[in-house]
This record gives sequence, structure tokens and C-alpha cells, in this order.
Amino acid sequence: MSSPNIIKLYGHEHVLYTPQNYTEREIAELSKANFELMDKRRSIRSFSDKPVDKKIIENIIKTASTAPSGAHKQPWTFCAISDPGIKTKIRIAAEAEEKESYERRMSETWLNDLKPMGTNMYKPFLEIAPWLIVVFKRVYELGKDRDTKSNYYVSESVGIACGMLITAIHQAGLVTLTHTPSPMQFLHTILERPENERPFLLLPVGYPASPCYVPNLKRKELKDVAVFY
Ligand code: IYR
Repeated sequence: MSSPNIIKLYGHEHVLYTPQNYTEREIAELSKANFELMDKRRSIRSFSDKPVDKKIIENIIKTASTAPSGAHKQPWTFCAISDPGIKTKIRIAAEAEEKESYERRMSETWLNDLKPMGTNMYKPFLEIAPWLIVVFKRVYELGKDRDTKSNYYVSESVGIACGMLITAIHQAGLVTLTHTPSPMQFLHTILERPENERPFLLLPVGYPASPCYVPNLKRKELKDVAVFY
């Protein structure tokens, strides 16, 4: 007898979950192939100006928005920017904050730790990359009559969604950078976001410059990041 597609559980509608039904062998192969694909991901700071279709950015954002979130509130807004005027405003404001950070706010230790990354206060990729995605966390929801509704585990939820965004960008064959100019309040102003939103992360998205070099970083081995009991 087949299971019904929709039932009531704890007084609320539940739908039948469709498992993926891979064989154990397929699961072993998929887990390995997924690792090998994701192990190729790198943070990219040199972008090509080659355009990326809006539909692709929509698919990537839709993927990120499948992330789990506290009480399924999906407390995020993804602002996708291809408008050159807005990108320029963002570059100018980001570089002003970064100048302050590199010259005054960051400690000597921090600056030393960053040396292998070759970063500095100049952020030309903010204008060169065809898209910028600015992720905002929604610390609460604003109702019609300015009443507010709670969101839960907002930073955790948005952090997970950003991880899925980065994964979706890489799996689509594009590149990105997790850029966090600090403080980021200028993004709220430039993008005219409502009072319940706080900037969380800025990601340029596109193709890498050709050629594009990245720091020769090594990842920790499994034994250094995992403990099995
Ligand atoms: N936000 C600065 C500095 C910076 C900080 C860390 I921690 C990095 O991993 C990389 C950069 C910048 O974007 O240059």
C-alpha cells in the first residue's frame, strides 16, 4: 500500500519526503566527487569583466535560499547588483573603510597574518566583477503596520545560507570572494535597505581573470579538523 502524499502530524500538514535513493556505491562515489569538486574552490580577487546572465545569479540565490534556518524564517535578503553606478559607489565606500582598517584599525599581528593573501585596501574587483551579491541578515521582520515579528538564530542561518551560496557559485563554474569590508553599514545606505536588515557579507561573482593566480595555501588534513568517537 502506498503512503499518502499529505498527512496531518501534530496538527500541521506534512508532505511525504522523497528520498534520493542512491545505492551505497553511488553515495560513496558522490561523496568523493563532491569533495574533489569543492576542494578546487578558491577565494578569487582577480576577476574578468565577462558578463554573467541574470538567470544564473537567480539560480544561485535560489539555491542559497534553500538553506535551513531558525523556525524556517529564512531571515536573509540577497541584493544582486550589476548596475555599474552602484558598483562604483560600493567600491569607493569600501575602499574608504578599508583604508582606515589597513592604516589604523587592524593590529600588526593581523596585518602579518594577511601578508600571504596579498590583500590591500584597493578593491577593483568590486567594479570589475559582473555581479556583486550583498547578503543582509534580517534581525526581525517588519509587518505592514510596523509591527515586528521575531527571527531566530539569525547569524547562524545566514552564515549557512552564505556557505550554500558560495557552494552554488563554485558548482556553477563561477568564482567569488567572501569580502567583509568593516564596518559595512555603507551597504545599508547605498542599497537603501530597511531598518530590520544588517549587512552580513559582500561577494563579487563572475569569472576569474586570465591568468589568475591564488596564494599557495594548503588545507588542514582530516585528522586536524575531525575527531571520530
Ligand atoms: N577586510 C579586509 C581585510 C581582510 C581580513 C581578513 I580576516 C581576510 O581573510 C582578508 C582580508 C580586506 O578585504 O582586505
